[in-house]
Amino acid sequence: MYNISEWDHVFKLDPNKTITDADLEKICTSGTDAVIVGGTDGVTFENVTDLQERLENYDIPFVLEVSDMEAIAPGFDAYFIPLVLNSGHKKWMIDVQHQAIKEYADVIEWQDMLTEGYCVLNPEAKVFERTDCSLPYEKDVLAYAQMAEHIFRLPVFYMEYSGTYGDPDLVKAVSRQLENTSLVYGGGITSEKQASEMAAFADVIVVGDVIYDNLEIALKTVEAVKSMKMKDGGPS
Ligand code: 1GP
Repeated sequence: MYNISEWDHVFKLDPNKTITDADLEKICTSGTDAVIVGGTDGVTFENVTDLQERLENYDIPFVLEVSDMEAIAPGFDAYFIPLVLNSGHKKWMIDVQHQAIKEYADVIEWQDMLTEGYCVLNPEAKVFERTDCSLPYEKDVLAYAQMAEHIFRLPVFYMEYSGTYGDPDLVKAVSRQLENTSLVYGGGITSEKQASEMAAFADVIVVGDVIYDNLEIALKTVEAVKSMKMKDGGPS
């Protein structure tokens, strides 16, 4: 299975958004640990493979977070498969993945796949609506984290606040529940301070939208996260 235990910081690029070659180079040479390609709307085979071809110019792992069966392209270093734990429908927990495996099992390199237990915590996020989520209370989030760790034994528990900055106290509380499952935090990071605040608790910080809104700040989050992890006890 693909291993992210050495990652601290990743950028998430939306294939449905435009990024110049110069900006892509800055992202890929920023010192981040990997680039995830993923989005909710308008993800197509064409825009995924276009970004993939451009990422191939750089010596950095690039991973496809699968959100649409029609947009699965071969040749990524790994494939992240979200299971939406707080969705109200089993479709987003098991059915879309089942369908994809029926279609692609013959060509899947199982060791390149990594399953993410997603907990979507921003009710305004597109993914929240698309996957029919309901907003969990703190004790529900903690129980989802415990299920990820002890019941499903998932490699990743992803606190997804996409588009808004989350609650550091909740991230801290979740981090205390997880030992073998990595805690990934993503959502609304728009400053170095926020990046390091979440990096104190989460294993991996995902930085997305700010790449397109303010690249200079996005780039600074790499150092902010890396210094927090050094302070926390050396490189992870
Ligand atoms: C989105 O968690 C990522 O899937 C990052 O969120 O775009 O809000 O930074 P932002």
